[in-house]
Amino acid sequence: MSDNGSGTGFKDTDIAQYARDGYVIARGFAPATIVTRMREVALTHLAAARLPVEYEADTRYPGAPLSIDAPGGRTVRRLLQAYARDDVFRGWALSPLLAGRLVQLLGPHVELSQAHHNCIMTKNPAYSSVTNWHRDIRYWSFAKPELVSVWLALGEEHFRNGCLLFLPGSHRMEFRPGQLDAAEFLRTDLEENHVLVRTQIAAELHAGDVLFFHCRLFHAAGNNQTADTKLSVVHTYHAADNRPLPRTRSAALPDISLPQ
Ligand SMILES: O=C(O)CCC(=O)C(=O)O
Repeated sequence: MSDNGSGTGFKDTDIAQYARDGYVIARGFAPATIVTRMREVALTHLAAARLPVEYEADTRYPGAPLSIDAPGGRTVRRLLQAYARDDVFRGWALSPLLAGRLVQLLGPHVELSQAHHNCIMTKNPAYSSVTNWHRDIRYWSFAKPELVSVWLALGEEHFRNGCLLFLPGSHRMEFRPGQLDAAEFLRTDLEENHVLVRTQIAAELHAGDVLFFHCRLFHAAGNNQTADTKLSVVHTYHAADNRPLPRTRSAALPDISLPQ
């Protein structure tokens, strides 16, 4: 994995890794002051369950409370609309530091989607669920399936607190419709999928590490088996000429141009 911090751009080997594996990690990329401020804001908004949020119960994922009124039903899974929540998230999402890296992956004109991710992912120790293998593009509608999600760790992320797991290279693979279930999760009852899942890697991160991953990359995550809430900030970007399709959820909010 890459160990390419904030001082320089991605190296050619990082860009090659992104093309080959569908992800690359910039270690220690986000300044500590920003990470600290984001944690403060996120924890305040989480304690107040400041809307808009998605609850664990809304996900209907394995292990989630069965309804909003069940024990743990109002556990927040995502603080939505991060961009609109606070200057610290706006500043990060449009930062020249980040823009420089995204230009390397997407081309000279990059836009932030407010419609997808754009949230603080929270993983609560008591009531978190399991996210099965999926590609984010399944519910996104763009001219081309070429988007990059940027995942900033606000604390430690490892297997026991439910870090992201990837199937490297799966963004380049074609899948038969029969390999996926109705919600486009990878079916767990097929040997050919088991073979693939055995190639998984855990994207373990420290606070300030930033993970860039492709919207066609299969990923999953376990629940949080530790005593501490896991917090990550996630935004999604696309080339300015890769338009969201009209009248879809992807076009529901204005995209925002990154500084050049
Ligand atoms: O943190 C997790 O559980 C996974 C989140 C995820 O895969 C997603 O939102 O697409």
